[in-house]
Amino acid sequence: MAAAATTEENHVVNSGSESTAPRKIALITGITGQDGSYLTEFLLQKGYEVHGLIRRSSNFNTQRINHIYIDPHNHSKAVMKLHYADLTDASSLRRWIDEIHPDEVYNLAAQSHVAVSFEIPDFTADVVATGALRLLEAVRSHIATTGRSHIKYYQAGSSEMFGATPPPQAENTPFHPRSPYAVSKVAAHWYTVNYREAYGIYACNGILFNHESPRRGENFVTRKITRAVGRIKVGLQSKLFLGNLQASRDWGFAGDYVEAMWLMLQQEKPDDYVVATEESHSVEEFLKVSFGYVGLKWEDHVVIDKRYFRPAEVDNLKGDSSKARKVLGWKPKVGFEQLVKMMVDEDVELAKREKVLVDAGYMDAQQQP
Ligand code: NDP
Ligand code: GDR
Repeated sequence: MAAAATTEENHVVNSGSESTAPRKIALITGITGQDGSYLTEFLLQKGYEVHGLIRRSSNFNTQRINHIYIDPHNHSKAVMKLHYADLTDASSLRRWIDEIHPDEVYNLAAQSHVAVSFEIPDFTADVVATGALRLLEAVRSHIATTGRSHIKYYQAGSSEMFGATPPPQAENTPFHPRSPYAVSKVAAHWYTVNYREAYGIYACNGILFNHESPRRGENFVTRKITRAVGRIKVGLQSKLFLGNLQASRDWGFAGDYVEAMWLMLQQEKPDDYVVATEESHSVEEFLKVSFGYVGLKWEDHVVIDKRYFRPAEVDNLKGDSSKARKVLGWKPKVGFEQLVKMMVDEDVELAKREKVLVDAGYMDAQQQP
């Protein structure tokens, strides 16, 4: 597959637009992730010029945004531009903010897997907590040197910060994080509040509950399940190994949630908002709906594997998003069953394509997420 990744020549900023109306400029960290791809589509459709920071990897990591990418040599059409940077590298963050002159900065980059954060805690803290601090510092110093005080910053906060505190969870609910990831998100949350209070930066925390989509990473439980449903349905797999089925989550659709991020940056004053569907379902309910949708029984396929249990679990998350609904006028459009069906439909199609490759001898059927 062709890479959408930038080359060094791709750093021309704000060039080539044939329109005379000034485009707003957004800078997104984590643009190659699930949310980054939906936010990019959303902002492009609003007429923004979008700059994304991507990290160097030995394999292309731009699959989720390849469909949006236009070769930068086609200046008039290429309004998404990619640059190499890393949240662990303060110099790269400063360089791009100073060069791009963004109006809005969305910090979506993270080592975002809760279970993995127990295995690589230092790295998780470095990216999730200190990475947010580095980016805020880059914004602060950019404002100090250029006077561009209208720049706005969005921090991708998480319902994991509430952790053990029982639902419903709202903006004033105390945090009780249960993993290195969640503790790091709490630090990033408070760095954001602190830079708002100390320097007057327009900085917002979006406290988003779980949001999923067909683009969700394949080792998060929803996508792991829908991938398995598709593969089991076409005969590529028979078992699905999972951990705790009793945990409950407030699952929404990622496409709906990126609109809330943008809305937070369009208000007169910066603030923090919970974004949630206000419905909670257990992993077992997700299994029931997804397997049932294609006429399968989950009990025939799911095997419990202790490996997927976490050292500390978050049992029950259910948000109270009344502030976002009232102040931002936001509400989710996609409900739980519709979300599950959307993901299963896409993953059945994906499995059918895999089956063609397996039958032709181009792919090993055992190769699974
Ligand atoms: P993903 O895991 O899909 O994407 C994470 C992104 O961060 C990827 O683009 C990844 O790059 C990038 N990244 C990871 N490490 C670094 C680094 N050191 N420097 C620069 N970029 C890095 O996450 P989501 O899109 O699901 O989530 C977006 C944000 O929202 C995350 O911060 C997450 O913690 C938070 N969040 C997510 C929720 C959800 O339910 N999805 C709920 C609440 C908060 P690469 O592609 O190269 O790996
Ligand atoms: P979460 O999402 O931890 O809520 O973090 P995940 O889908 O990983 O887990 C949800 C629940 O499912 C249980 N579970 C399993 N989880 C995974 N990944 N794999 C399994 O096999 C499995 N079996 C059971 C988990 O124990 C858990 O209770 C997501 C991430 O996107 C974070 O970045 C984000 O901040 C939060 O959502 C809100």
